[in-house]
Amino acid sequence: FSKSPATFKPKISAANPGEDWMVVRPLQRSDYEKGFLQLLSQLTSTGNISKKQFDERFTQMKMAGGYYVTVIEDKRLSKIIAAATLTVEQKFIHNCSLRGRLEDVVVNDTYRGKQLGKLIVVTVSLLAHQLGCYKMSLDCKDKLIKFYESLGYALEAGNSNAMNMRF
Ligand code: 16G
Repeated sequence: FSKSPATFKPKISAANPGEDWMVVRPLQRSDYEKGFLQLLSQLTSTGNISKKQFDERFTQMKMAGGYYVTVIEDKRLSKIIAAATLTVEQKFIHNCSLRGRLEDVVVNDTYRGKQLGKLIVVTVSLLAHQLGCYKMSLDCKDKLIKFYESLGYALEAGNSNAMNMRF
């Protein structure tokens, strides 16, 4: 990373672990019951995912490796209130390096203004750095460019046009 994602300094540290009603942690199977999919549906369509389908996908992600689905739980309500995923791709380029992708970032809209988006994006970006990714990439809507810029992400002129083929 040319710009360190650590420029954001949340009031959270080992000595001061922050608000005691919330925790940042990896996704767990029991998060199906804690509204993880309802949260994701604030980002895009999820479809009707059964507990069995959720469990199977959870197992597949674990077995494949490279999926770091991260959540924030409101422990008072046992509800998942924010999520972000790091996926790590293995590369030959850059001396067999790794590329991180920031995916499926969503914060429950009733928890606006608590910097949970910053907290989870910075957490996942630091994880990518720690795992040895040479860069971290994301796609986002125009209105979110400023938010990601404030956390160290940059548009790369002429070099980062997101293109999709939808099936
Ligand atoms: C955004 C998300 C992406 C997600 C997509 C879903 C971030 C940084 N980007 O681009 O991860 O998969 O929305 O939208 O969270 P879609 O259903 O239109 O593909």
